[in-house]
This record gives sequence, structure tokens and C-alpha cells, in this order.
Amino acid sequence: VRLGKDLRQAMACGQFRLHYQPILALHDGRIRGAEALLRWQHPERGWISPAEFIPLAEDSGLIVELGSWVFAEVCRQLQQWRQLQPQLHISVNVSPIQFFADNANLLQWPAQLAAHGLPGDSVVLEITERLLLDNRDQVSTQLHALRQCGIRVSLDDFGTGYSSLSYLKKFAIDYLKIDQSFVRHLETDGSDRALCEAIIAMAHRLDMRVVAEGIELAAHHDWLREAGCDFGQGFLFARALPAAEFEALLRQRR
Ligand code: G
Ligand code: G
Ligand code: NA
Ligand code: MN
Repeated sequence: VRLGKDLRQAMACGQFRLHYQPILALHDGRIRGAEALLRWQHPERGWISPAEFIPLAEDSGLIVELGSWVFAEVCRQLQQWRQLQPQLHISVNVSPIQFFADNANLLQWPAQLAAHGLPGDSVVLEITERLLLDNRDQVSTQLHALRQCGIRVSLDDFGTGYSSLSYLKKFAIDYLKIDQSFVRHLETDGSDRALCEAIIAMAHRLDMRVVAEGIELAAHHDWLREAGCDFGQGFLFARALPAAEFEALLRQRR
């Protein structure tokens, strides 16, 4: 409860940071992008996980303002980092509230990208299956408008939510992210391997690319690459890094 009150003050005091987890193309091992992940440095409690404060920010509606801050920060970093790597893209997690709130401003993002001289395809929106459950027409309209401007859409935690495969037909989706729970035991679990193979085959048939998350072992990486998975992220390569560390990695791997 206390934490909820602290959130608004945290915005004002600049206690949020974005960390960046590299996303690699599995076929050549090169960094293609990063997922921006929010961190809150609380003055008394230290680092607080988004798993803890995002739900509070959603309940209070502050997620809209926080989401705008995240996007502005991502634009700023993209402008800098695309000088090091011109094709770099950043994935941004968005909450369903950002699609539905009255003052939701996702539809202003293309103009914001343009103002920074950034192409639409420098940004990927990470949404979850939860978003696709309600208000389908409103969501579908907004997703189409964003995609018209080149922004791409990734379905996060794929396979763990309330997914109905019909979503994949109805909504314009560019990437499926295989949830970490299917990756974690790949080396020993034949069912997980079968599920990953099926997801990859289905995605490719529907002209989507696949990102595997939670790659922790070389065995996961090797198997996924052989199976034709396009991209990967996980502790094997890097955890989510402070901006300066991600930039150092970009320079070193250029
Ligand atoms: O980084 P970590 O794995 O602790 O993230 C926990 C959860 O918080 C993930 O589900 C992630 O999608 C979510 N999250 C991280 N950053 C953001 C953000 O900027 N906006 C939203 N809506 N969710 C985020
Ligand atoms: O829900 P979402 O997929 O956005 O959450 C991503 C979360 O997964 C982040 O908190 C991130 O720190 C975490 N993560 C990223 N890579 C790995 C990994 O290889 N292993 C584990 N256990 N967690 C990871
Ligand atoms: Na995500
Ligand atoms: Mn995810």
C-alpha cells in the first residue's frame, strides 16, 4: 500500500531506470536488439522488481505516465545506439491499460519516433495474451495503426496465458516469444522440445519470427538454433544490463 504511494513520488524523483537485455540472432550470434526492462531504485528498500510494482502502477493508472517515460527514454537511447549499430531495435513491454486508458497515448508513439528521426521498425511492442482477451476491436485497431507506421508487435510469454490460436489470425503479430518455462528444461524434457518445435513451425508458416527467452545453457542455445528459432535472450548471453553496460557490449561486439 505504502509502495503504491511511493510510486508517484518515484516518478517525480527519477527513481526509475531502464535496463537492457540483449536479443541475439541465433544463426550468427550477433546482437540485434534489446528488451527494455524497468527497475525501481527505492531509497529505503533498494531495487524493487517490476513484478512487484507494475501491478500497483496498473491499479493506480500511473502505468500510463510511466509507460510514456519508458518510451521517451527508449527513443533517446535508440538515437544514440543506432549510431553504433544502425539496425538496432528495442522491445518495450506495454500493459493493456496503455491501450484502454482515456489518456492512453500509444498512438502518439509513431510521431515521437519520427521526431527523433527513428523508423517505426526500431521499436517492438511486447504485449501479452491478456491484452487480446477483451475489447478486441479497439485493440486490433490500435495494433494495426501502430503496425502501419512500421512498429512491430511481439507476443510475450507465448503459450502460458489464455491463448487461443485464433488470436494469431485476428491480430497483426510479428514475433512469438517462447516463454522461459518451455526453454528451461529443453535439454532433458522431450515434451518441451516438441512444443518448441511446434511453435517454431507454426510461427514460420504464419510468417512470424520466433524469440526464445530464458536461454541459460549452451545446450538450450544449440538446440534452439538447430530447430530454426530466429532470436534468443537469456542469462547465457547477458542479464538485463544498465544502459552504460549494454552500450559497452555493443561497442565491443560491433
Ligand atoms: O525484469 P523482470 O524479469 O523482473 O520483469 C518482470 C516483469 O515486469 C516482466 O513480466 C516484464 O514484462 C515486466 N516489465 C518490465 N519492464 C516493464 C515495463 O516497462 N512496462 C511494463 N508494462 N512491464 C514491464
Ligand atoms: O515477462 P517477461 O518475459 O517480460 O519477463 C522477462 C524476465 O525474465 C525479466 O525479469 C528477466 O530478467 C528474466 N530473464 C531474462 N533472461 C532470463 C534467464 O535466462 N533466466 C531467468 N531465470 N530469467 C531470465
Ligand atoms: Na517482456
Ligand atoms: Mn517474456
